[in-house]
Amino acid sequence: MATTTLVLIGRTGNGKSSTANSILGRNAFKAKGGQQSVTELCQQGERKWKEGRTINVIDTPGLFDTKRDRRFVETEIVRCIDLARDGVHAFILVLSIQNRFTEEELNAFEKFQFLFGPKVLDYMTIVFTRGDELEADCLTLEDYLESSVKKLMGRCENRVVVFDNRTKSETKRECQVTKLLETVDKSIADNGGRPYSNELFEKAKELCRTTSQLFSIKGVDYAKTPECQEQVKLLNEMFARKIEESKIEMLTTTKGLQEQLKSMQAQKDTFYEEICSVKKELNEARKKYAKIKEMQDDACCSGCSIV
Ligand SMILES: Nc1nc2c(ncn2[C@@H]2O[C@H](COP(=O)(O)OP(=O)(O)OP(=O)(O)O)[C@@H](O)[C@H]2O)c(=O)[nH]1
Ligand SMILES: [Mg+2]
Repeated sequence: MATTTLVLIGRTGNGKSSTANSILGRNAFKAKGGQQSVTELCQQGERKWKEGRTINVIDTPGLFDTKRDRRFVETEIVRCIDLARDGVHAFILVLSIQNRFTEEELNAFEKFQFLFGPKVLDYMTIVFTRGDELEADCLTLEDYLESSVKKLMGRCENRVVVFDNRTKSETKRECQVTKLLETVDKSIADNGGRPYSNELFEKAKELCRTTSQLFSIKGVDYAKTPECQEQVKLLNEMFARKIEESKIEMLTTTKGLQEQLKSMQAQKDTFYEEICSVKKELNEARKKYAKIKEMQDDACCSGCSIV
């Protein structure tokens, strides 16, 4: 098998760089606690695995953190695509057991999925970091999971692996990597061995290809050429269009849901009216029945007195 490229994504501080280091088997990337982003640019590392296989790991900054500038995100996505020369075989969504899975994180994930298309889920595996804390509290992953995370896992066909990035045990670390690669390999097989791609990916790749070709021609500062600027403009427009489409899609979904709610409300009102009228009829029937009963009793009594 040739090269397998894994791209680690997720919120700042969830442990992307630490997980990348565990996969690579060495401290290739800086990892640190705190609210501040540590990784500022996409970075890449390689490792020779068993049977001549190469694992290419791409660590990303917290691309979908809300504070991020759109230009920064676009540039970093293009850089990431450039680093993934042979395509992306798996996206690893890094979540932390310590941090709650927030609405913001879910929105960021939806945005990512929209930008890369629904197919991207077929290429997604979730890694939960801080497995050591689960062990310390004698908990299982199941004990920790909230329903929103469970739903997300379901969307990724429950491809989930727990990592303890602080372990000192070489055996444990290798075991985690093996499990991750087994999970990823299953998704690769399900995807027919084809790396992930979509229209945006192809355009970005094309830009990277032309850039590197022209950089290799001495004396050409490609970034300043009209061709490059035109391509960057096209790509920016594409990103903007995608983001605009995502807004429209969300609006359409919201509108659809609102209409559904309205029609359910109308149905509820009709049901309520029907129930009221049935209740009224029932009351009247009861009254009638009571009257008939009364008349029958009277008739019976007068019959008795006649007799
Ligand atoms: N106990 C424990 N700590 C972990 C684990 N994984 C990551 N951490 C810690 O979490 C903190 C953040 O980890 P990073 O790897 O820098 O997180 P990141 O997602 O790369 O963050 P940015 O680069 O800022 O986006 C560091 O202090 C790590 O040591 C783990 O499995 N167990
Ligand atoms: Mg990092």
